[in-house]
Formats: sequence, C-alpha cells, structure tokens
Amino acid sequence: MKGSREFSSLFWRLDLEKGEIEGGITVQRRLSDLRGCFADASAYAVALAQGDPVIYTVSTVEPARGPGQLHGALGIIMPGRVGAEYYLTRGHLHAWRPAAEVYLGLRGQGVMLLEDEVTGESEMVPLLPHSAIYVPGCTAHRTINTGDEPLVYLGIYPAEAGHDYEAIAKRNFRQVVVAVNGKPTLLDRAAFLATLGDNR
Ligand code: PAN
Ligand code: ZN
Repeated sequence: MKGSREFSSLFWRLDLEKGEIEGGITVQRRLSDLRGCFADASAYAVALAQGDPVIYTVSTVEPARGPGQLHGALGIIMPGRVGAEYYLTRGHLHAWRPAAEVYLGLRGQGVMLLEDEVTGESEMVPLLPHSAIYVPGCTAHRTINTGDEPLVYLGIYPAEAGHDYEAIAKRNFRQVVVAVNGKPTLLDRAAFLATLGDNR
C-alpha cells in the first residue's frame, strides 16, 4: 500500500496548545463564519458588532484516499459564549451518510450534540480527556466548548466520509446547549427561543 500514500503521515504529532497536527492543513472559523449556527440571532448580532474572534480551528491530515483509509482532524474550540450558547462548531452530516467517526477528548471540557437524521433524536455526550465518543453514521454532529479553557479533540473518520454542511445549515440542530445557572443544559431550540422572548 506504500504507493497509495500521498505524504508520509503515519505518525501524527499533535500540538495541543495550537490545536495543530504537524504537516496538517489548518482552517480557522471566525464568528462571522458561523451565521445561522447560534439560535439566538440577537445575541449573535451583538457579539459580531463587538468583534470577529476565531471560534475554532481544525487541522486535518489525509494520509491516503480510497476505501478503507482513515483521515484525522484535530480541533480546538475557544471558550466563550454568544448569549447563553457556548462556542460551537458549524456541525455537519457526512456526505457519505453511513460513515461513523470517533472523537477523542484531549484537553478541556465540552460536549458533542448528536442528532439522528432519521428519528430526529438528540443526545448530549461529554467530550473529556481520557474519553472517546462514537458518532454513528447518519448522525449530525456538533462540538461545543462548555468549559473555560480551549477544548481540544481528535476526530478520526473514513477517508470517504466527506462533509455535508447544507442539510444542517438549512434547519439548524433541533436542540441547543446553553448555560442555565452556569451549567450546560440541553434544551429544545424552540423552547430556548421562547424563554428569550419572555426576557426581552
Ligand atoms: C471534525 C469536524 C470539526 C469541525 O473534524 O470537521 O470538529 O467541525 P465542522 O466541520 O462542523 O466545522 C469532523 O467531524 N470531521 O468529520
Ligand atoms: Zn464528522
């Protein structure tokens, strides 16, 4: 299989401070890239008026392509909130829906929001050092930093998975993870938005 490798990346050196895999390709996502991801549109507008910080970066390695191969991505999400919602990733389904993924928590405290595409059921799963999360196929996934330091994690997924952002961008996740009395809490998006209406 040697010939099918595009570059030598059998050994991944992970920089947990920068959130980078040595030799990987790193992309940054700023607050302005996350339009439509936070349920509270007013809080989003207020935050954006104050600046456009980097919310997360993802560093990807693709050692080989094709059936049976694996790709990896190291993510780092900054701590912070937009209104009551913690900083989060855009979230996606895999373009090849059956593709599952494993996430390893490496630093900080967070959760993953998983939403079954077929049943619509949601689950909030802790993402912590010394633990892993199995994301089944056909499941939209979003990563959320609920702590007060950067959240760093490694995702490993089939080379053929691909990313489908459109399906989620159209409707957003059904549930939100928000701070309630300082604790990460899973709420129905509509119910969360209704509480905002009461308070404004
Ligand atoms: C991860 C994600 C990473 C960033 O590598 O791509 O956490 O999230 P978004 O892609 O939703 O911006 C992964 O799940 N790859 O499949
Ligand atoms: Zn994924």
